Amino acid sequence: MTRRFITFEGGEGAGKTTQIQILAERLRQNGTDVITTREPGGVPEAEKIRDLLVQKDGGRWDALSECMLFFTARRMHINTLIEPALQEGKTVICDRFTDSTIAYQGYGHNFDLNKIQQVQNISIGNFKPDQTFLLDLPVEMGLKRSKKRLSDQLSNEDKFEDLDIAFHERLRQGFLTLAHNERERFHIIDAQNDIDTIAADIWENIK
Ligand code: T5A
Repeated sequence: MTRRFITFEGGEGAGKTTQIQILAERLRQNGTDVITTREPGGVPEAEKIRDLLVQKDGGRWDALSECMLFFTARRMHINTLIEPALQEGKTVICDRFTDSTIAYQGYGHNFDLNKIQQVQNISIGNFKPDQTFLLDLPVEMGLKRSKKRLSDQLSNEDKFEDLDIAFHERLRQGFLTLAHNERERFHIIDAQNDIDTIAADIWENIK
């Protein structure tokens, strides 16, 4: 059976959540057993760590501690949800994964990429997605969408949205670098388009 672990990546407000819902529905209509999940989080222990990481009052972490918290949550997520679901033949679609840590903590916050790799090796080995969709769009457009979503949902998960434009530009370039380095796994999707056009683009690239 083909293993199918699909991830969605991108900056703030790129439209990942929206597209994951559409893709999951389409796959289900085609008879595929699909689960959707997200990072940081996805299982109760990791959701507790999510609160520490993404809420403004979640705490002030030094770069290495923050990186280890993301990978601690990821390890729990893989062991208790992702890997068992894949073993049962399910397709798993995840909103963000390791590429987000490399892009946000590495390229965005300038935390040493080699240290991220070391933490990754210890915590999850070489566990990787089979396919990754990078929703790419200009920073200002994404932030505008993200702010609208946060205010619509009265969410306080705005710690990363508040960072300056230069941070978000580094983040975007970081994601693009990762995508260019692993062309087999990544599909870069133009996320400036309307929702239906993006969904069609993703569907065309589903293996
Ligand atoms: N983080 C995460 C790290 O720093 N390191 C890590 O390792 C990981 C895993 C939480 C934060 O944690 C950081 C990154 C984040 O800052 P998150 O919950 O995925 O990660 O947060 P966001 O990316 O901020 O989630 P958003 O919900 O804002 O973005 P989405 O999911 O990409 O976008 P979505 O689908 O919710 O859409 C946002 C708004 O735009 C509209 C939607 O209706 C919604 O209102 N929209 C569109 N509007 C016009 N045209 C389109 N094509 C649209 N698509 C969606």
